[in-house]
Amino acid sequence: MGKSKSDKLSIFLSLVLRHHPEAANLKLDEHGWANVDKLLVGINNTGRKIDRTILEEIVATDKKQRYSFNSDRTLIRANQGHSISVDVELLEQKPPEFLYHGTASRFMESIRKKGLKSMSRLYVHLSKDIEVAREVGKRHGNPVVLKIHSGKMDRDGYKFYFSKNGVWLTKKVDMKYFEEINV
Ligand code: HQG
Repeated sequence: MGKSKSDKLSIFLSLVLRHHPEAANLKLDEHGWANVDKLLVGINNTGRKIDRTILEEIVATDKKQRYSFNSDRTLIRANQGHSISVDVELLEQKPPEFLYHGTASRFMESIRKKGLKSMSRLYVHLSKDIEVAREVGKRHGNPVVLKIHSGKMDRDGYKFYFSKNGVWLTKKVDMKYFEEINV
């Protein structure tokens, strides 16, 4: 099935709000917020058609709830997933005993040597569900799921954050805190 117009707009929105605001001639503030009116003008100027109603619809129906408006809906930001350095005021939270990370087999040689790194993003992304991790891994190829000993990491002083849309985040995961599991 091809991607719908709204899927394509949503992908562009996440590119703009997480990685390349300049693609819509925008700047994000230090907390990752973009001005909604400027965002709409910026996106329309790329030849894509969007208005406030369409944007509200994308935000409301996004399956992963990737975006939030501020209280008066003049600003919008991505809840997580950034590569640019913004502080989205993530909530530090005690993790469950185990979390999961989905990756691809082709990355495993490097991951076994160096541990899990955030690569181009600000954090390593983890989930509480094995199935979600498997789906994330699939995006990169033959999926591999790593079981993360997040409780042990917490007791060893590593910080964990929980995004507004339910993604667990941490800066890095050393080799001794994960194991490959069969799924
Ligand atoms: C891997 C999606 C080599 C890492 C998802 C991953 C997620 C290493 C890839 C969110 C490595 C980075 C993030 C090392 C880690 N050597 N490879 N030392 N350490 N890697 O896309 O976690 O749809 O930046 O395993 O749902 O795949 O965008 O991260 O495979 O929550 O909202 O390097 O993106 O959400 O890939 O995905 P990514 P990710 P959205």
